[in-house]
Amino acid sequence: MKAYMYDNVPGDQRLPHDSGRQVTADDLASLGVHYHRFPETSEVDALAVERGYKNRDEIVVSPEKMGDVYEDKVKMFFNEHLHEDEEIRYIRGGQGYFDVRNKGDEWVRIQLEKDDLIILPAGIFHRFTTDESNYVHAMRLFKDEPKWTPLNRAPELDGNEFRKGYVSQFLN
Ligand code: KMT
Ligand code: NI
Repeated sequence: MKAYMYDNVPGDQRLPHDSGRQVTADDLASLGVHYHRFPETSEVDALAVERGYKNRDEIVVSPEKMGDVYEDKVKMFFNEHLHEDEEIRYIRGGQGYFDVRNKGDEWVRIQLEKDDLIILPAGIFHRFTTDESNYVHAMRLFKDEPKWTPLNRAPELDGNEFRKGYVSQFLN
């Protein structure tokens, strides 16, 4: 895991966009974003039990797996959104970037690779992209009834109870 401020330079979302300003795991924790390096799957199993996650699936995001829809999927994942439940992703192979908004509403880019696990809290604005390798294999953990619907950023979301919960816990 490596995290840094996104440079906001126009261009392909899959480029590193590294401004050179580092962000630490503690900075991420202050936004409610938790990172773990889990070389053993048993560590993921333990976290799942602890947080009440009963189900999981695996997804490969690549042109080989997805064919023609790959480019559309990658653009879709990159739309800024939130969820009304937390999002846990465990990288099994390849690399990818999760971007999250910080307290100043700037993008923080989190580079994840094999064995990295990330927990994004409900209500945080974020987006995802593959990198230039165009390959990521991820495990998605979910509870019985995950509220995963992406809610794209819009002014109306200021009144969303999950957004309000996130703001009051982490942004004040
Ligand atoms: C998400 O929520 O954006 C995704 O599931 C992206 C693929 S998993 C790394
Ligand atoms: Ni999401």
